[in-house]
Amino acid sequence: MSMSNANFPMDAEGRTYHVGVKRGELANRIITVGDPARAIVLSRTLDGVDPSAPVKSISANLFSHASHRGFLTITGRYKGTPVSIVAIGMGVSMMDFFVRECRAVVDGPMTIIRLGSCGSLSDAKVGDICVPSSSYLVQRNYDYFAEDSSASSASPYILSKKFDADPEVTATLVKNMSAQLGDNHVWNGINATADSFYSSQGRQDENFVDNNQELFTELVKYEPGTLTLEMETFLLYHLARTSTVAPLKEESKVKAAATSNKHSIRAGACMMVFAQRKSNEFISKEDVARVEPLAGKAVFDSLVEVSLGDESELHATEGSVWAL
Ligand code: R1P
Ligand code: URA
Repeated sequence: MSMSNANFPMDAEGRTYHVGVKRGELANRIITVGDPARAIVLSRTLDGVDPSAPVKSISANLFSHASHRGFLTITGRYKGTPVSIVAIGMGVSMMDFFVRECRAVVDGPMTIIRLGSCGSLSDAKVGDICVPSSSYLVQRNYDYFAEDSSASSASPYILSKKFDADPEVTATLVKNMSAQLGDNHVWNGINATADSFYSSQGRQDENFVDNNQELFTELVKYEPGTLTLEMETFLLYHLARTSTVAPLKEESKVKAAATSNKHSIRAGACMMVFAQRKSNEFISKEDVARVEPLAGKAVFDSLVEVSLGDESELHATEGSVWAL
């Protein structure tokens, strides 16, 4: 695979270096998940998939591409609207690869919704869904642990400012999740994205010095509405906030969009509670199998419901994998 352009590597076919997608393979509306198995489960909700087909395989009527770096892209239609599902693995770096490389090959505005799993610091129970209106980042302060003790007066964990989800995407997700799972299983609040599953999520590990015994108390003091901890949402919201105008087809429209719609990505997220950190419970396989398809349906409904403006500005159907 030879690549051109060291600044933003692409191969001769126009495929991006890590996610491995090219123009016409990704829709403007995307659901992103961590686990590739979750992507396959969700793909069963797409149009034309035979419900009796084997659960673990991707239906032949859908486009799919597995990249050499572990990203899995599936594209089809939901109730007639083109949608993609992208499994990215774990962590903010993977979210960065995904958002930037997808943005590079899609024309027009995009909606990206993450359907992930999380730990709950709140009263949200295993199997409940949290829809964060905003997210901040919890980073291990690496300097704090250095030999040089001058850093020891600093805090072992650094908390960033909050970045917001798109309010309409969030409200639509809350409504559609409630319709699938019931109001009392859906929570709206603040998420904390951590740079580790372990130390920066307050997990105790006697094999390492982590100085994180007080972390939960600090998070709740910092943002009293903190409900959840996971590992990607902050970067999705951050990149949506810093996205510029999408590549539009006509120069005059680019100019108009530059004043009316500065950001080209509308972002939202929802997470299934897998770990209840106060009661120390972890979700069962049966509960995952029950909640995942319902939550997926709520996300697809939300993707289709939230307007992306003039549909003629979206990526052309001609030559795409969703052309009928
Ligand atoms: C850790 O187990 C992983 O689960 C969560 C975290 O954000 C992290 O990626 O999300 P996913 O289930 O989407 O991967
Ligand atoms: N994912 C996380 O990042 N943390 C949890 O506790 C559970 C899922």
